Amino acid sequence: MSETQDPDRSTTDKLADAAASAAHAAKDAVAGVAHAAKDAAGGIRIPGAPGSEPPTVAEPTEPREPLPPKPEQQAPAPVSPTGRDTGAPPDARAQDGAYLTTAQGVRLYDTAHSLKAGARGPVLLQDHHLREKIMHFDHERIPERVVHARGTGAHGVFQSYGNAAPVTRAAFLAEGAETRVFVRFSTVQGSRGSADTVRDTRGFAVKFYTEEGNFDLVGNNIPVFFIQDAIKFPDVVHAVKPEPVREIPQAQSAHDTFWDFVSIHTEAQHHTMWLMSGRGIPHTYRTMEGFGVNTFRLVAHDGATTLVKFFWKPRLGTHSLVWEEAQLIAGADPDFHRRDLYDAIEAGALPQWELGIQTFPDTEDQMFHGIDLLDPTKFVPEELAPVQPVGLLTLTGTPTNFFAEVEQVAFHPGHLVPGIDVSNDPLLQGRLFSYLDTQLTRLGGPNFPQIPVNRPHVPVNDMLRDGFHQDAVHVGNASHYKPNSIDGGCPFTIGADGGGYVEVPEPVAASVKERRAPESFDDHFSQARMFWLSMTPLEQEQIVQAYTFELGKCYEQAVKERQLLALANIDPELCRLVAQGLGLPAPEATIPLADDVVVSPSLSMIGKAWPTDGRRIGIVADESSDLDGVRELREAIDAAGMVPLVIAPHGGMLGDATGAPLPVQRTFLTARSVELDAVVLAGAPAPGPDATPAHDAKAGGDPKTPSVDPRVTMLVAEAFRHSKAVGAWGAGSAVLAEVGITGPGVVTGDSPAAVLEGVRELLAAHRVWERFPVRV
Ligand code: HDE
Repeated sequence: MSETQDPDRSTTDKLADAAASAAHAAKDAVAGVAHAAKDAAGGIRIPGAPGSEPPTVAEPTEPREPLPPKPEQQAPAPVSPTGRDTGAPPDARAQDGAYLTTAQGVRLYDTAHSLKAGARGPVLLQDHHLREKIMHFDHERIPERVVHARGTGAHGVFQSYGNAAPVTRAAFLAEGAETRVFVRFSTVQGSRGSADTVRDTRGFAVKFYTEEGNFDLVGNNIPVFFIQDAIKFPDVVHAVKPEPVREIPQAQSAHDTFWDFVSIHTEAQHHTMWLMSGRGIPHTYRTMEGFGVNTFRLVAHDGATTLVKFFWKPRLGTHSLVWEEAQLIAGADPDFHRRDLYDAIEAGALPQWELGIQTFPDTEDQMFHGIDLLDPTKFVPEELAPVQPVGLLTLTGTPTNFFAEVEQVAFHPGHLVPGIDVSNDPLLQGRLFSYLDTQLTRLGGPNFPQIPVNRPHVPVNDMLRDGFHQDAVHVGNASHYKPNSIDGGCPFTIGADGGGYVEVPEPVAASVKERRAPESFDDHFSQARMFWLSMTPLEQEQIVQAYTFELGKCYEQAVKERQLLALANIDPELCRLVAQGLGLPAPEATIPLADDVVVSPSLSMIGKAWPTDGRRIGIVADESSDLDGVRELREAIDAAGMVPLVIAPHGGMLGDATGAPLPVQRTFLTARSVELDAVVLAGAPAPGPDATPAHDAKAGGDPKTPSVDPRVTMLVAEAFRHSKAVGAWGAGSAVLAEVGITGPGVVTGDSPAAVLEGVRELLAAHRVWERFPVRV
């Protein structure tokens, strides 16, 4: 066993020290932002303000410099296109000056009227400002990513614990190393404007700007993939994307072509099983696990190699939405994951993940406990190879400009640094080609590494010249070919001792040229069965529901029947329950079931307690509520690192008669339970003047309590149905009792403090699991 699998005491001690110091540094960063999250008057600043200064009602008339970014915004480092530190301020690339200009910097006196022959026209061709403005606007769009088009990015820092140093010479994993990063999370199937909460695999891509050049870890939130060979990527993506005739459905796997493909191509069944579980509908990006998926190779200082798989473990735990919640959010707030990430950073609840590694001996057969490490449809359970934490990622800043950073960032699994090399995983090998190629079309040419967010933070001397959008101004007559003498022989190559990247001299087996997969890739069902058997009954129920929903949306009987056959080969009970929902007979398995499956309890997302940072608690109140109690509760929620949202019959302020007025963040019209993690009733608000179905469809229910606004009872009922914590004190407690919201996870008490204590305990478990009925 290598040292990382079984760290000795000194490594463990070092790890603990580094973890403590990293946690401390991150806490400082959190405190910094949390401080900024208070408004000027010291009140609680709720995230979401569009600018760094509140605007005036009257249109401003005095010229002034552009406003600075908000405190939590960060920008790519101010390095030159060739990685040189320019010492410029981070906003040096932003627009400048108080006056409107053309792109050539000439000041303009009017941008609202075209140049015309007289007030009634016609418009003159010589209006350069008109043509420049419209020409640029016409070309604002670039092709979206073929996959992972819908994404969200943030800046951060990675602090290494140093305990991976024995197995890799990568400088960013050395003890005490601190590295700036840019992270992009994404869905796979949907277009750029699609909803965040659809059932899909998620991307989790991290660019480390290391002192040895950029390293990209381009992973997903599911540790296995649909296919074993890159050549099939166009097939699986074509199958899941909207069907070409009608171009529907958008960002959904619940349609015929997807299930047609995965039911024939059974190596996709394992990934599909994860997708049908809660992993396919993550709660937030902050509570999502990440996996490097493919096996890589670590290279130590002495050249020794170790096979490795990478993990991102969220500090707040791995959590999912429930399906109805995901669907409602897709309508009520399609930007839910993006908003959550940015709000959390703005509120000072900085998202964190530990980078973990599973290491395996680099044996000739590249197998571990019978699992082929080159097969990306298989993973190694943590019970067989523990995940060793080797560093801490903290997201510290939202982008300054979404397009410049999140759209233009270009990841590549081949962006490697010394100490990390690839394996022969055929999926990874194809990826190494694809990611370079795709940028040519998407980012308009070969100079995409010079886009600010992609620039390395080290000197770049690459002999690559010219091309579209060349930002560098290269010097020298001979610095672009080698060998040369005219430029003093520059630039020079260097070996591993000088920090050069030298590929591992891996022996290649004597072989024949053929299109064939190894036999060890043939098993398509046993790990899908392991996943199924490792779930709790409740998670199994959710998987059954998901398969039944997705197949229920298919049109073709043959597709459903074929997928049931695949399920029969995974587990007969799973197959029976899905078949029941589809109204079809459950087929018999066509191959012997894997009977030696050892379950992996670490796969379940239920049953642990986690920190509650950044959780959103809705406080429902009106003028008649205990407003002193609401004030106290807001302060206590904020002090506990969570976000209080006051929900009232109207916007503006509540309660100007007693104490300080309370700012309202949501109204009964704008609030929906799905954006909250818990709801607390501070009273029994009477129906507001707009509480009629004609004004607000949510008011069209059949409230059992006519004295309470129907949108409030719907809010709590929905939260209750999705097994969220519900709390109340005073008159609010009676409302809950009247509408039948009782039992586990309902906290009523004498004081807001007592209610919050109970609610927080429930939030630590994510949901009130016992409230869900289980049939499996
Ligand atoms: Fe990707 N993938 N991929 N992929 N992938 C892209 O590159 C590709 C695969 C992943 O936020 C594209 O710049 C092939 C596995 C992420 O910008 C493209 C194959 C995993 C992102 C591409 C795979 C991923 C991408 C599209 C099969 C998890 C988004 C735009 C061999 C380990 C990165 C782009 C971002 C993006 C190709 C399979 C993760 C087309 C050919 C497996 C997170 O080049």
